[in-house]
Amino acid sequence: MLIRLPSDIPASEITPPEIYRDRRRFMQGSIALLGGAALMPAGKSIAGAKLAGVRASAYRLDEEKTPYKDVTTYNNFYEFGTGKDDPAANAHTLRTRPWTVAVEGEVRKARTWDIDALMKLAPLEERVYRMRCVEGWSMVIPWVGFPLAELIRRAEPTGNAKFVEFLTLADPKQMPGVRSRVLDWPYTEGLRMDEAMHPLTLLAVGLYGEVLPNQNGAPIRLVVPWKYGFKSAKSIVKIRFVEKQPVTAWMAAAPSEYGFYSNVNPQVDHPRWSQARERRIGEFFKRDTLMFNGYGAQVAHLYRGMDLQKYF
Ligand SMILES: Nc1nc2c(c(=O)[nH]1)N[C@H]1C(S)=C(S)[C@@H](COP(=O)(O)O)O[C@H]1N2
Ligand SMILES: [Mo]
Repeated sequence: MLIRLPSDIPASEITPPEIYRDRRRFMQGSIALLGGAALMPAGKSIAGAKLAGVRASAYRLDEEKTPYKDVTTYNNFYEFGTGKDDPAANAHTLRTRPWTVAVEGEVRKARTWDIDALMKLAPLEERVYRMRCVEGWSMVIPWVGFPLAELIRRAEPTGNAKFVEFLTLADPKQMPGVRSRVLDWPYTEGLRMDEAMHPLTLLAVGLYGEVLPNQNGAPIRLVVPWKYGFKSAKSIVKIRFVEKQPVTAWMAAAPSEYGFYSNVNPQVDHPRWSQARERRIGEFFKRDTLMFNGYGAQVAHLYRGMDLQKYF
């Protein structure tokens, strides 16, 4: 990964968010005027528009949420550059309407979803999740979305569907980073079927009660809170059900550093650094990284009997 060692993150790296905040306010105004996302002309961003009818959920944390400005200005989204502030600076060129997500492969009900229909597939919930980047920083983010399982059930996977592969947009016209060879585009990810069906696994369309900012993976991204952040693929265009374990973009780039499972595990170090501790964005002292990012009670059974040193 073209990343720096998980060292301290100087505050100077965080771009002043004024610009984005102002643009956001402007957008909110225009949405209210037009009366909803569906009326936005193609090509305009609806990032920051308030999402209606979002339910509270049981997924809350007794930890402080990472401020909106950090969640939206300190990002990894290599399609828009490898610097932490690049996505917030560059992702305004991403067009999130029209947008479709193709569901295909080992399913009885293959279909292409329009994003506005997909957003109504299931009730939207707020879920506050701990997120841990493999680089050593973490955040607490109030996502808005619905379980991936809701979509999977409607697709009716066949008995051959053992894994789910996620393919994301790779358009050099909208995404300046795609012209660089830092990864073999498109960015792809994958989950085992039981991981994909797990109730914690989310398709997120918003955060902080608002439509996802482009830099956070608009219009729809995966959120898998017990795995390192790179598993949570942004700006998904295709979900494919397959029989064989897919090779993900990071596995292809550095197979000895990034495995298929990538569960947060303080006992399994990255070949180039320890994963024992992490820096919560906004905090000074490091904290201990928790097994499965603190979600062990919910997910440990998925890996019973597996050697997690081998299946990293
Ligand atoms: N398409 C795509 N998805 C991606 C990435 C990326 O570069 N491209 N980066 C990943 C990494 S390394 C992390 S830590 C998270 C960051 O999500 P956030 O910026 O919303 O916090 O997105 C993940 N999803
Ligand atoms: Mo990451």
